[in-house]
Amino acid sequence: MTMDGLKPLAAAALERCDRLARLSEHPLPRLTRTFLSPPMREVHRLLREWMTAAGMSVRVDGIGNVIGRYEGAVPGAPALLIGSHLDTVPDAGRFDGVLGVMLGIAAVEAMAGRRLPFAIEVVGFSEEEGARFGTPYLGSLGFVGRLSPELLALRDANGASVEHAARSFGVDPSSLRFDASRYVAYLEAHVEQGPVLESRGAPLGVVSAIVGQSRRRVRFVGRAGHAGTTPMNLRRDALAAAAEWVVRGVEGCAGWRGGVATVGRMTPSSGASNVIVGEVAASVDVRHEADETRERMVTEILDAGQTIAARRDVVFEVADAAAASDHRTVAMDARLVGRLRAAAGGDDVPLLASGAGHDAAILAPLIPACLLFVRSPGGVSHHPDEHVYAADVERALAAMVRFVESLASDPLV
Ligand code: HGY
Ligand code: MN
Ligand code: MN
Repeated sequence: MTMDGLKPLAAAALERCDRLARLSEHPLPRLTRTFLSPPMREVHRLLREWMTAAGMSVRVDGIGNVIGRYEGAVPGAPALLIGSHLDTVPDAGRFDGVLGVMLGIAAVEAMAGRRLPFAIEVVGFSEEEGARFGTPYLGSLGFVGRLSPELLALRDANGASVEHAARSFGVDPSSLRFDASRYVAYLEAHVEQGPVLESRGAPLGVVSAIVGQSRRRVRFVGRAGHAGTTPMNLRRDALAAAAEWVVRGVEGCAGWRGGVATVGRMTPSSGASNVIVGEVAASVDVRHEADETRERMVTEILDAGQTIAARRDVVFEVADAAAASDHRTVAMDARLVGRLRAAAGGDDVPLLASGAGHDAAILAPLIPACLLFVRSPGGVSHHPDEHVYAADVERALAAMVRFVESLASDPLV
C-alpha cells in the first residue's frame, strides 16, 4: 500500500483513540480506565468490531487481554505480535497505550488482505500502569504466563484481588498459556512521554532499552491528635514525617544517585484540618538504568524512611513483598532495533533508552522485541494535555508497515 494509502488508516487510528478516551471510570473529560473496570467492556466491544472488520479473529485471554489474529499465508503460522496496553493512569492522556494498539490494527488494515509468511496478532493488554493494584504489567505478565499466585492475590483499595477482578469480568486466569515458539517478534509503538524527540526535531525514535523500575508501598504510623492542644514537641505527626521523607529521603537520594524517584500517591488517614495526621499510606517509584544502583536507591530511600520516622516517634512500615515490584532494565533485540530504525528512516532516527516502562519489557526476555517511539509535543504524558502530531502518527504507521515488509522479505534468523 502506498504511503498515501496509509494516511486514512493513521487518521482512523487517531479517531479511535479519541473514541476510547470517552470510556472512563470518571466523569468526562477526566480519563481513567484501570484494570478490567466497567468501561473496559465497551473497549472490548469496539476492539472486537474494529479487529473483525480488519479481517482478524478475536479472542480474550484469561487476564482480559484482547488479541486479534490476522492469519498468514499458512494458517496457524507463528505470529508477529504488535500491541500495547488499554488501561490508563488516573486523569490520563488519550494516547498512552491505546495508540500502539490502534496502530497495530491499522498495520493489519494496511495489508489489505495480503498474506505474509507469518500471522500478525494485535494485542491490547488489560493492564500495564499498575494504577489499580500498585504493581505494573498484569496484562503482559498474564500473556506470557508469569502471573504468580502472589500477584493474583494482590488486593486493590476495595479489597478485591486480581483474581476476583478477572473472574468478575468473566475471564479465568488459570486458562493462561504461553508458547514463545508461536511468535516471531514483538513490536510496540508508543508515545515517547518525554522531551527527547522534540528536542531533536525527530518525529520518531527507536528504543535501545527500557529502564528498570521498583515500586514499594509504605506507611507512616504516628498518632492522631488535637491540632490546637498538642504541643509541637509532643506530636507523632505521620504526615510531617512523610513530607520530610519525600524531600530529604526520596528526592535527596535521586539527586545524588542520578536516577528518578517519585511518591505518586500519599493518603493521610484523616482529612480534618484540626486533626494531626495519625497515618499516611504512600507509594514510591524508583528508576535507574543501572539495576544495582536502582536497588541501592531503594534501600537508601527505605532506610531514610526508618530514620526520619524514628526521630519523630513515628513507625515506618514497608508493605509485604507481594506488593513490591522490581523490574530490571531490559535491552531491546539488537537485530530488530536495526530493522525498525531502517524502517523509520535510517541512522538519523534517534536511538534512546525509555525511562517509562512498557509491555515490551515483559515480552523481550521471551521473544525478540522492539519499541517505536512517537514524538510527544512538550514531553507531556500521564496528563490530559498529552498529544501527538497526526503527521508523526502517519510516519509511525509507515515505519511499522515497512518493518513488517522487512520481516516478510528477510525473516529474522
Ligand atoms: O510508569 C510507566 O513507566 C509507564 O507509563 N507505565
Ligand atoms: Mn504506556
Ligand atoms: Mn503510562
